[in-house]
Formats: sequence, structure tokens, C-alpha cells
Amino acid sequence: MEQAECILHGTALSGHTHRVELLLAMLERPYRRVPAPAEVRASAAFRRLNPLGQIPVLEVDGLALADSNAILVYLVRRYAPGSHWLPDEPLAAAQVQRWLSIAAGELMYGPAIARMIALGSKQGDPAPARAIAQHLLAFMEQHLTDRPYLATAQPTIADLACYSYIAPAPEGGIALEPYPAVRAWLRRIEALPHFVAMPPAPPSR
Ligand SMILES: N[C@@H](CCC(=O)N[C@@H](CS)C(=O)NCC(=O)O)C(=O)O
Repeated sequence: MEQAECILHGTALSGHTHRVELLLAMLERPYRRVPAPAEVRASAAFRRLNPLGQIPVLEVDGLALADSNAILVYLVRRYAPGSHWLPDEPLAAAQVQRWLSIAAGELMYGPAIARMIALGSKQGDPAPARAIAQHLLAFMEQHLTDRPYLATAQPTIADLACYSYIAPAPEGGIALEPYPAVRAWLRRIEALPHFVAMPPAPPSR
């Protein structure tokens, strides 16, 4: 049976959008990305989809789902239940949730914000965000030294959630050279079937 196409409201350079694209691609769910730049996000029509005015929003199964990590949970529970992407075993589930929280916390306020400032989509001093990013990367480096993936021995949605702002961190002025275990983990994600890359940001003026 042909699968209904999902509609993903987002932008090409949004890591929050990219983590959803990664899972849709890896689950082989057909989807179409509808551009939602700032002026679209401010519209009444978009605010009906997500009153917070944030991307991504996924229209799927007659629903409009907001929040990238919530969307990842929905997609696995709905289309790949019982899979390695989101395990049921209590400790594994807690480890996944820990990294989803980090994705919405240190990852957002570190590498994601540093990159938004560097790309001009946010104003401010990048130094505090870069400091948070270095702290997070030092922890990830130590954590990944003897592990293939962040939460379990297999890839989970936690890896996809974190990938999308660690991979482009250099665009925010954060070098990844000092973190070989993190770089090896990035390459592992990129080698997964159906991986889709985020396009590089245009050079800043
Ligand atoms: N917690 C949200 C955060 C999403 C988010 O911050 N998206 C940014 C773009 S990458 C956005 O829409 N910013 C506009 C705004 O916050 O007004 C999620 O995970 O989806």
C-alpha cells in the first residue's frame, strides 16, 4: 500500500528540522518539506499549526505535530514500534530521554545558538554559547570514547537529535578537531542507511 506523504514545515538550515528529516528518511517515510522562514512562521495560518511559531511542524496522520523531539517520538512509536530507535527497556529509555533533554538544553543553548548568531538569524554575543558548546563537547568526547552511540549500542533518536547541531557546529565557530570520538560518531551516523545531509550554510558576508 502506498504511504501518505507527510508535510514537514521547516527550513533547510534548521537543525531542529533536519533531525526530523533524518528520521523520516531512515524510516523511509515519504515527505515534502514546505519552507517556513520567519515571515511564514509569523503568519496566522502557521500559528494555528504551532502557536509558539517555531519549526519544525509535521503534518502526519491528520495531525499537526510541533517540537522536533516530540515528533521523533511520535514517528518511532507510530511507524517503527519496538525498534532500536526508541527502546522500551527502562534504563535504555532513560538514556535516550537524557540525550533528548541535552538536545533541548545544552545543545540548543550551545552549538545551535552559536551557529544562529554566526549565520545572522539571531543577535548577540556568541561567547556564552561557545562556552556551553565546549563544555558539552568535552562531555560527549569522554562519553563516546568507549561507546558507538549516545544512548545504547545501537542508533536511537537521541543520536539524530544531537547530530543535527553537532555536525554543523563549525559554522558557529566551534572546531571539532579536538574531539576525535565525537567526529567518529558523526561518521557513524552518516554511514546509516538513507542518511540525508544538511546543506552547508552560505558563506557569511
Ligand atoms: N523545542 C523546539 C525548538 C524549535 C526551534 O527553536 N526552532 C527554531 C528554528 S531552528 C525556530 O523556529 N525559531 C523561531 C522562534 O523561536 O521564534 C523543537 O525542538 O522543535
